[in-house]
Amino acid sequence: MADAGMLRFHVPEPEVRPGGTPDFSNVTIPKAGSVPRPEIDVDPRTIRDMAFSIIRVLNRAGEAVGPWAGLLSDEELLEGLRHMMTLRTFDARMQMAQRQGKTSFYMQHLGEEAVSCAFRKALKPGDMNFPTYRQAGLLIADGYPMVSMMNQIYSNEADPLKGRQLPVMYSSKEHGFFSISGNLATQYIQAVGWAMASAISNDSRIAAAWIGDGSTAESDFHAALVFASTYKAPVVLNVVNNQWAISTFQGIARGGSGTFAARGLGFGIPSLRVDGNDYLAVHAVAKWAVERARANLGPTLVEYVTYRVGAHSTSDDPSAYRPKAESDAWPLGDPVIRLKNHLIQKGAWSEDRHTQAEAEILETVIAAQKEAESHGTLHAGGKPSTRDMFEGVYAEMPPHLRRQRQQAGV
Ligand SMILES: Cc1ncc(C[n+]2csc(CCOP(=O)(O)OP(=O)(O)O)c2C)c(N)n1
Ligand SMILES: [Mg+2]
Repeated sequence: MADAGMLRFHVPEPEVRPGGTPDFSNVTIPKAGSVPRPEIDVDPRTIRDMAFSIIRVLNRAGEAVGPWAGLLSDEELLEGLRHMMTLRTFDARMQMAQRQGKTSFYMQHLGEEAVSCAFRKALKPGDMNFPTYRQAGLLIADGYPMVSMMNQIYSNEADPLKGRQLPVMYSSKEHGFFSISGNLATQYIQAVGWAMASAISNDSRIAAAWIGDGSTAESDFHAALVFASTYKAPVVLNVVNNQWAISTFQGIARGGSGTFAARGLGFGIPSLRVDGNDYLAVHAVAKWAVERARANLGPTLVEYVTYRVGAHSTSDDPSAYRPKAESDAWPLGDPVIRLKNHLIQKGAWSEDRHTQAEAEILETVIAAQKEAESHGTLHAGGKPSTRDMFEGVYAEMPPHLRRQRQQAGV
């Protein structure tokens, strides 16, 4: 009891700073296949351990093992691989387009492709995601046209959102992708509310909420858990723990709770952790949670353990706050390489076919980019009209906006 009367303020510190040696010894990785798969109506009190473990399917040899394996056919896995590769190529091209001044801003998914691509395949048409900016895989895996995404990024004359949203903040009702809000954590309360409304109107569509590790510190996250647990809302509560919130390491938002999944336990919500770089594990856990929601068993909280390999956005430089080689030391590997190796090991894929697919995908993405650029980019070509700014928000435009529109002469 030293310093009696002297209060101390605690600020969690990351294990390592730039220039140091990356250290993930604090991330305990259970063996693939070692976590049991309970029935979906399991008593949450009996699976509390799952909030502290990591569900994994793909082992180091690329085999799919354990009770969460075996849900997807080779064709479905090959399709999943193609989606992840497409997202990665899309990201690389759009990152470059930002550096060329064709858009003001871009955000990549590098290393996190499995999370949104595999999750989408567990949903049915009509289900609604409330995504953040790092789930474009939900659109790619659902067949949303890349050209429309690029038009939005370029804010050009064919931008479906007519230049009124930040680049990468897509919106598609048909593809179950609710308009992205830049105000993080609002996705949680909105998803829970949407899910409750779906149940109140005796519908069969469920919702999925999305949040990053850092944003779980927002009070909206906790408020959403209160409503989701009390009313057993048909919702999947996704937390993407990519270790970083811009320059803030995950320990700040996690605090003393041990894991982000453990946050759900105090609310009596079944809470699982999954290897976010394992396409098969992500899909299997998502399916389990989606089935629970659809069977009126209430919410499930899923923490995807992954790593943000790239910068937070095109406005960020991670070398200022983490060692350059940190992503190489990340113990859960790369989602694309792991699924590729699995399919090769099964005899369903080969290095040659992979190289060929990379070339085909690049060609498809470049063709989409050419088409989008024919409609304009940030500083060249067609733009949405000023008039568009006033449309599509109010059913009846309030007088002050009508006046502004008149002043703008549109
Ligand atoms: C309510 C709110 N606060 C702050 C920001 C600014 N901001 C944008 S992204 C970000 C980091 C979010 O990190 P995380 O939740 O871990 O998601 P990630 O970017 O890693 O996917 C912050 C603080 C914001 N958009 N909204
Ligand atoms: Mg994060």
